[in-house]
Amino acid sequence: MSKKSLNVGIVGYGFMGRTHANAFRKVVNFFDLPITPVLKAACGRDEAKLKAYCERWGWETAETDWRKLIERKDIDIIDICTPNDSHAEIAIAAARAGKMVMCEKPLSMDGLQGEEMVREIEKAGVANMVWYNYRRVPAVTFAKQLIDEGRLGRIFHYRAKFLQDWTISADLPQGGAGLWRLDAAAAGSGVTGDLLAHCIDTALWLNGTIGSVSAMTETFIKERTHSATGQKQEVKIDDACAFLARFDNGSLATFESTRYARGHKALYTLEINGENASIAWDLHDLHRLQYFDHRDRGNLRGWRSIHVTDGDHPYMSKWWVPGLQIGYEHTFVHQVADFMEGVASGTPAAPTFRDALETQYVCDAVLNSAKNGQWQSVKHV
Ligand code: SOE
Repeated sequence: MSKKSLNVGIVGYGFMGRTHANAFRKVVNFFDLPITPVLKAACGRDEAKLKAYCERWGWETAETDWRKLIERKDIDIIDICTPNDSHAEIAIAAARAGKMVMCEKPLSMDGLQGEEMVREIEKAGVANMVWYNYRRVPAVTFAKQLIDEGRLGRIFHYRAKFLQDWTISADLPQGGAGLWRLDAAAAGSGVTGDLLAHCIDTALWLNGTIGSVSAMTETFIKERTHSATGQKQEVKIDDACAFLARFDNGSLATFESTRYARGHKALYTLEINGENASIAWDLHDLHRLQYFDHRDRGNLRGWRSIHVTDGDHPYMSKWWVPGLQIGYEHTFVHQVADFMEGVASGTPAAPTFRDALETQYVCDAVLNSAKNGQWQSVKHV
């Protein structure tokens, strides 16, 4: 890649539109990148909101039709921050136009659609990535390093949960800004695709592929007013999901997610127990990694709470001085940095569309198992 900068065209200006814009802006202040992103154009349907978004975040130009954005010769990367039901159409059109594609999670509505996206993106041969940002919390990346060094030994257990409480009120409509997550037609599924997909992505990365799952789901509020029609309509998303899994490395796992855990806003936790050591991590305390090593001298053995803020911890040398923390938004900055490095070196940053399809297959198996009450084997990419 001979270019020194790449022009980004973003589609969507909601919550994710803000996290990505912030990352594209900040990355150049902290990382020495071989290729830098330029906030060239933003796209959204509401002109007034789009204008305000462009002014606040520094996007140079605005488009109200994503097809026009894709046609533009001066755009190199299309970044998709729209609800899940439009990821495939935009990503495929962008790939066919020769644009690199960065896509919000989950990749697709289901595995079948994800397969088409992978086919098209790979046929076009363009760089691609899906924004599973939690891999790039320094403590989680550090956990990956410890596992890859073999410190945990054989893994016996993987435990993850992602708990929220923002949909308990029956008065919340389905559909519309943010609340499209409650509308199965826009989201594909509920907590499985929105929250467990994060847990699954991290799990596949840390512990390898999942062979089979057994799941249960529940929809606690059966009807909600739809913002498009003003009518009460059946809620078709899963409000809560819990599943058991068997990893192909022989370890057993439990995963749980709900938006009905009163008091929990975004409690993503994971724990891995190996023959020699265990690790645990908690998004509410995201800069700490808990580590227990049975090989420590007996009378000193105990859980270490590692403050992952030192210069030799992943990504941290780019930020402040040891001991000073970073947070949620920085994971997106790391993702942009890794994507740009990947484009420059020709080695794509993970997770690519292909990697994210594996997560999609696990989600499909989970939802199928919840429907039919049977263990379900997971298709592999
Ligand atoms: C849902 O509330 C949500 O915003 C998800 O869509 C994000 O992916 C997750 O990181 C936080 O929660």
